[in-house]
Amino acid sequence: MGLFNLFNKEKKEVLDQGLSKTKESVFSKLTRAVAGKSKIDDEVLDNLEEVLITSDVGVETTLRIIERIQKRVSRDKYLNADELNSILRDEISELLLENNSSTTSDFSDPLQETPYVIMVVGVNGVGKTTTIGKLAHQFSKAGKKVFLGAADTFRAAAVEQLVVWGERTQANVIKQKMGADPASVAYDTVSSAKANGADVVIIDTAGRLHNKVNLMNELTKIKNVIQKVVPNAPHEVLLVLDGSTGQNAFEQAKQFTKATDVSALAITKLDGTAKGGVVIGISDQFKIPVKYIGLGEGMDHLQVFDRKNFVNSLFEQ
Ligand SMILES: Nc1nc2c(ncn2[C@@H]2O[C@H](COP(=O)(O)OP(=O)(O)OP(=O)(O)O)[C@@H](O)[C@H]2O)c(=O)[nH]1
Ligand SMILES: [Mg+2]
Repeated sequence: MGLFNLFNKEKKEVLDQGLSKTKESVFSKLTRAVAGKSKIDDEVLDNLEEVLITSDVGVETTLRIIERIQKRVSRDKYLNADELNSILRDEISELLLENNSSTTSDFSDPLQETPYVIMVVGVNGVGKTTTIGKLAHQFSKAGKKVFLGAADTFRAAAVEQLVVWGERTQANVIKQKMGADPASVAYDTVSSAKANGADVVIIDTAGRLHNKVNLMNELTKIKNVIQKVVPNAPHEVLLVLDGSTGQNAFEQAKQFTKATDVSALAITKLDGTAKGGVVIGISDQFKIPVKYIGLGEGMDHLQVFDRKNFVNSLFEQ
């Protein structure tokens, strides 16, 4: 159990509220899928396949879910169509638990070494800086000394935004001028964190570079520089994905994980979208664990991704 993954009533409310659009959409589609049906037959399964695919679960994961339900139907013979929700909940939960050996834990579980360096990557606008702010808040709240590195030096506003989060969360922000070398900012941050006995360092990076090769080279450079100060760093490379882009988030996860070492995923902006099913597909198909989900813009709107709680919330009536 980490520092901030205790699932309580307030967190359940944030999760339920955040998933409400996805939930509404899935439920209305499911209702249509079983309309006029008393048992789960091939037609219901076909409809269900369409429901899952149009809910951004992704084709591969959808087929796996359908296969499990087919097996269950042939095993249990007669299954009532109105049981479909609970069957889906069980089968998706089990699929995710089976497929992904990692346990539900956050980065603080426990810190293997201090300063514990987390590098945050992802294309522009996905929610990197906001996720960093939320993480800083959780670490600060847990009594950890946090340093943030403003290595997105492409826009002055990017540095400012991180400074604001630093003030809100009592984290130290290390920055240089706009246009400065991002690797140099990262170096300063980790050095300063080490000299000041910090527990956690989180490095913000830019998502916008002229092309993918440049972006990946930049990230590699930042990593190499950090390692001069803390040889095992970065301890985590967190790839942030915008859940509201559905299948696009999937594509980004594929491309990024191919091009650079990523150790964990965060899927943001699940509130305000009906595409939350993408979390199920990504969690099923990538070896890299989904660690965090973003459920709003507030400080307390980041949660450790717990597969069971997630699926329960989605299929709870
Ligand atoms: N509703 C909602 N909005 C979010 C969430 N996470 C981030 N945002 C918003 O998304 C917008 C972009 O977030 P940023 O954190 O600036 O994204 P970024 O990846 O740092 O963007 P760049 O620095 O431009 O690459 C902001 O308006 C955030 O408030 C979330 O979980 N839910
Ligand atoms: Mg940013």
